[in-house]
Amino acid sequence: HTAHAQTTMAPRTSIDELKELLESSTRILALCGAGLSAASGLPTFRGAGGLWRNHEPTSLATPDAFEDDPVLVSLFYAWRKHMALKAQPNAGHFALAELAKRREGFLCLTQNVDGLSPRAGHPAAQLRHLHGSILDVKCFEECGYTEQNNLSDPPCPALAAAAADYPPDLTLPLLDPNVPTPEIDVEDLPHCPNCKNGLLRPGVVWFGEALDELMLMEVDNWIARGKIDLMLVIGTAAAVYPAAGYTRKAQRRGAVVAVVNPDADSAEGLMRNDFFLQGGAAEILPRLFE
Ligand code: BV8
Ligand code: ZN
Repeated sequence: HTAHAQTTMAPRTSIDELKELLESSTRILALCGAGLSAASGLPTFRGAGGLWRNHEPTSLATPDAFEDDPVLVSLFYAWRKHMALKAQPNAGHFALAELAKRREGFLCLTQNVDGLSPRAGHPAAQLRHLHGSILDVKCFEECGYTEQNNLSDPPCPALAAAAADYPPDLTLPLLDPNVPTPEIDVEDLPHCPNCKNGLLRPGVVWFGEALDELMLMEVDNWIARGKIDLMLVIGTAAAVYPAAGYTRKAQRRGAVVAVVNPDADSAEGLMRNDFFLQGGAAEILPRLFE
């Protein structure tokens, strides 16, 4: 009977109570998703308008999609990289960066590839990009060539030429599905300077691709090191694995879970002792850490 009561009881909603728990927490883990960057104007994957040129992002974020149509996938990432470079970190990014500076027992795992957390000053030692970064590029033929923090935008002359025909706010003719995709020849896409024949691709983890082994081991070692007091689940539908699996792993180490999300559905499965703070990360997180 209590088990039933346990699951049906609503989770706690008091920010002040969560602040108290945060103050007394030593080890804190966070899993962040696209919702953290929503206030910076970056579209989420599954939210309204999650489509790009009538394509599901998840159908473009795969090696097969790149193999089949490298121009379309390159345009998709060129647009997202442009948006990410144009966006500013929001109060949620800064609040998490501030928490990391103050609490060395805080580790932040982000599924986001937009590079906004580093730009908010989040210490690199306490931030893991589970799905890579849109600012990194690497050779599609896996010759080993990689580039970090490539800020070129648009990433190649062919795209720059295509962008030149459009007003600056459209920047790249990628936003408006009614604007025809520019005619770009695969030959004109950025190629690997190392092996000379591979196409360059974004340094992100696509669906069906493995996450970085070393990083996964590091995170598992951090989790295994002892009790986790608090697991913050911020702006994520927690539908993508293995990233979404970290909440269970933290719970097994004793963590209280606190979900920050405007969508009530994301509180599903939370226990009575957990927290659900309904709202935007940019509004809620600063109040948590002030
Ligand atoms: C792997 C990088 C194995 C690219 C991303 C069944 C079939 C096929 C595959 C699978 C399957 N089951 C499991 C899999 C594996 C698959 C997977 O999990 N699929 C899902 C869809 C079921 N996983 C993989 O393929 C992973 N690899 O398993 O490899 C393997 C092992 C060994 C060897 C070889 C292979 C790789 C997954 C990584 C994919 N790459 N990103 C890119 O970004 O372009 S994932 C991508 O999705 C992004 O990283 C993004 O973060 C994520 C989307 O999730 P969210 O971040 O949660 O975003 P979403 O839009 O969904 O939700 C936004 C949330 O924010 C919402 O809840 C909303 O309410 C909330 N929100 C909105 N506004 C706000 C807000 N919150 C706060 N404040 C606001 N203002
Ligand atoms: Zn190469």
